[in-house]
Amino acid sequence: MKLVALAGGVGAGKFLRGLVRAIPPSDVTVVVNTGDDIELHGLHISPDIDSVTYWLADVADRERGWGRAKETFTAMDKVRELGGQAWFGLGDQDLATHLVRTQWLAEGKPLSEITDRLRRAHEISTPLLPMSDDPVRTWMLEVDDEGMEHYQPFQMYWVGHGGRCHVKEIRFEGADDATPAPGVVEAIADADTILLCPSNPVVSIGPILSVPGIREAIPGRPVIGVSPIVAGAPLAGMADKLMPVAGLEVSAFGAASAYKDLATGFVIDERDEALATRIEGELGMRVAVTDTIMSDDAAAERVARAALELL
Ligand code: FO1
Repeated sequence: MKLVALAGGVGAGKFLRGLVRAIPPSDVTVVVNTGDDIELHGLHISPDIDSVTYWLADVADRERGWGRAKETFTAMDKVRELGGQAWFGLGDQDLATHLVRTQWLAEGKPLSEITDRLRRAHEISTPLLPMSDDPVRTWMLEVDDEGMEHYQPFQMYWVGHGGRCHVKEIRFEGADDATPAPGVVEAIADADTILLCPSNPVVSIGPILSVPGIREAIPGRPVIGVSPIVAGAPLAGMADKLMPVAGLEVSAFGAASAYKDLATGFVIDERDEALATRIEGELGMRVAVTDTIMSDDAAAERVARAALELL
């Protein structure tokens, strides 16, 4: 069975570790969001690609969620001392990833080829693809305490401002002109099933589906989503703040409704069991109910198996 998984950062990383215990790792191709990418210190940082890479390579920091385990921040401490931009924490080992990615981009290599090189360097057998080689950037229209509106890049909203500002609108700049990275549409066409990882439906899966050609390639086969919302709150991140901006209620039902007319099945947490009939009745999806808290790889495997059992 061939699978394609659409992925954001931490939630996707945890889920994919479980998925590759449930099926052969090379049977799944992961298509990753790049809307969160940012250029800082002259470096190209792709947080979601790096999160998925580090989780699959089992070098992710499980407590922090992002970045690498056993990380040090000596360079960042020095940047701070020197008066540079230290609001976005780049670990010393993580910096190596950004240095080589930036160098290869400067040499004209596409992000997809670089992502594949980094995947192989981490000895991951699951193909990883950025959603596009073209720049797509998520911008947030923030409203500050004085009622002034400012566009901010996603990472400035989330890390720089701690996700505190009210968001009025979200844009995926460049998406309309972007094309799917080589292999994305082909992998979807070859896949028996598409999985939507438990990632933020608005700013993680949303940008992937906004690249022309990706959503259009999907219909005609089962599409199984996994809720990133448990008991009305996200397991990680800012989905509770951003789902209402997209007109979605902050619940497993809201997460499922983000994939209305796309997903055929949805996995929800046992704490949300009462929402199953609503998802089935109003959205026409088959629902699986399980404990979706992925505290370790075995728990993540249970969630992945629940998704696969919906097939
Ligand atoms: N998240 C934070 O909350 N603070 C950080 O300083 C931070 C740095 C960072 C560096 C590299 C990286 O790959 C991810 C990083 N993240 C950080 C996570 C990131 O902001 C988001 O969680 C993802 O973009 C959302 O998927």
